[in-house]
Amino acid sequence: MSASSPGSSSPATTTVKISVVDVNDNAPVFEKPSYELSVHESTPTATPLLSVRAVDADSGDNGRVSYSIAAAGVGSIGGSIGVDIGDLFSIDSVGGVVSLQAGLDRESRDSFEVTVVAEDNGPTDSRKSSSATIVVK
Ligand SMILES: [Ca+2]
Ligand SMILES: [Ca+2]
Repeated sequence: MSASSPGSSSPATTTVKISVVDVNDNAPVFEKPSYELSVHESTPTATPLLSVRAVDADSGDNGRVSYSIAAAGVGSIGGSIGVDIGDLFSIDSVGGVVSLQAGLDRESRDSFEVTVVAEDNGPTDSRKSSSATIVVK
């Protein structure tokens, strides 16, 4: 009476690897829907003002965020219509650091509303973006 018979072998096993491919289904989300800061009109140009950050839950390029300033922000400064907010403020597309690009004149205009956009780098037809507002006073 032997407990195990030497002729029996364990069932054959194999490993199946399943890779889950990421789909770009998340938009970047800003840490705050709006930011507010004060800038002295004597602030030199190219001064970093603040950094914004948006997080995207996807992986790879689907979650890699690029920042820009919305082109729609056109305002009037000192009576001259059509000064583009994008000429006054710039944003580092990788780091999200917003900088002053031109001199401010409080007597002409004492506040700005800048819309910043975060867009992921997924396939062109599935790119997702979101925006936040920066109020500069
Ligand atoms: Ca995803
Ligand atoms: Ca995404």
